[in-house]
Amino acid sequence: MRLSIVVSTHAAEFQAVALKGDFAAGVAKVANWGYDGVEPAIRDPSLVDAAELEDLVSSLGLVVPAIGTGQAWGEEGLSFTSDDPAVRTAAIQRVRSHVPLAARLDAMVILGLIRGITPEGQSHERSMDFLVEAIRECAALAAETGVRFALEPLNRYETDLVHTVAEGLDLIERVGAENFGLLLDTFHMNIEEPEIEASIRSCGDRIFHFHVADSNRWHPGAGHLDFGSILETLSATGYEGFVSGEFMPLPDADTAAERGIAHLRHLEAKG
Ligand code: LER
Ligand code: MN
Repeated sequence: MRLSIVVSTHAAEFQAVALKGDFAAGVAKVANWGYDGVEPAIRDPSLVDAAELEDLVSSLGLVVPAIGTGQAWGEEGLSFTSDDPAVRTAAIQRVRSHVPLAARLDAMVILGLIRGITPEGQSHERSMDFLVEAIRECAALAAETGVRFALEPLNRYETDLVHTVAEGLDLIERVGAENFGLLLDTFHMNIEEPEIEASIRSCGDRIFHFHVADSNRWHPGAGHLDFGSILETLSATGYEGFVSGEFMPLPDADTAAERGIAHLRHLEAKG
């Protein structure tokens, strides 16, 4: 099992990122703890020196499986489903601007909260139409680069759009692009899925990426999720991607990151 962890390239509001602030120092620690990869959360790729990022991760023997984009919503309000066409265009443009970096790192681009929330006065149906259009546009523009997009079903307290794997699979049907799949996150699944393992099975080869946090959004092992069963089910789908830690910096960032990997490696060793 290849493990990575989310590290923000810049200071950020989003709480479930254990490591943020000094990116280089964070990434060095990640390598030291034995993670195989790092998942950078990047608000705006124009603020990142791609060559420097690539050198840093490769010098530490790390891989970048995916790039998070949600801070563009959290900090700037960019959204695929805004009722303002200028905001929708800016959101699509921002996601497109991740593609060269993603291609360079052989990483996928995550579509988390950049899809936004249905604004007051707009129907859910209209938001879904905007969402389908935006994803189709991004997927088509990136098709020849080989870059893939992973949309993350999020729980009902964060958005009204796409909470479950079933809704994610419907969206995949509507978008109809080979380079579009899902990112499953155990924290959200624990809230929204009737049965986590059954939902993982139903998603099969459309699982492009996987986030882990325990039921309380602490590191794996700190809550009541059965990661032995969850990860065994994931592996039985043929998933060969990364399992990426995205959890709260509690009791503190370093302890969370170390305990998270220790718990998952322990389960792996038990088989
Ligand atoms: C991002 O990966 C995530 O899981 C969300 O909770 C962001 O709001
Ligand atoms: Mn997540």
